Amino acid sequence: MELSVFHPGHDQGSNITLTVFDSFTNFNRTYPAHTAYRGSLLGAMKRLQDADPSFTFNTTKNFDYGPYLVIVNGLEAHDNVYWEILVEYKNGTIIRTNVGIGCYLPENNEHVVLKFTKW
Ligand code: B12
Repeated sequence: MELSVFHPGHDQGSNITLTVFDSFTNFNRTYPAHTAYRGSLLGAMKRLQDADPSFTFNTTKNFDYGPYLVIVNGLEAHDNVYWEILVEYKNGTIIRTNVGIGCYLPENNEHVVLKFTKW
């Protein structure tokens, strides 16, 4: 079997920027972060948390959809306030990911926004 077909050597992770945005105060802070090769946003966030004490987060476990993001940098979801996961493209388009942080696999150079907002 030709292994290179399946693993062509592009085994670098994605370099992403991660913005934490509190829509109630407009405070935002942006961090560089890195996924494993085809790795999840969750992994990039864990790696960032381990390297930079100014970024912290907590999740709860959901067996259907994986980790649910509850707290980022001390701001905790409550009532109808939650952490929304967005991706902003270079042309300014902003999309809402259709999966959670454990399933979302960021592309290289992607800008991911964690937005503290209402539903
Ligand atoms: C309502 C809802 C929400 C509400 C839940 C709050 C609430 N108290 O009602 C809000 C708006 C907060 C929400 C957020 C998100 N959601 Co939502 N949500 C739903 C929806 C429409 C219904 C869930 C429900 O009430 N089920 C009935 C109750 C009785 O069952 P339950 O197990 O208790 O439901 C809980 C879980 O579903 C959980 N939940 C809801 N969304 C998500 C997402 C993730 C990743 C996790 C782990 C848990 C979770 O909250 C529910 C209430 O406690 C479903 C689609 C559907 N029709 O099922 C999508 C759905 C579950 N959500 C989805 C997604 C993607 C998200 C977000 C990641 C979107 C985003 N980009 O920000 C975020 C979560 C971000 C985070 N913080 O981790 C996807 C999950 C797919 C996947 N494989 O990951 C679904 C299936 C919709 C879709 N796109 O197809 N969601």
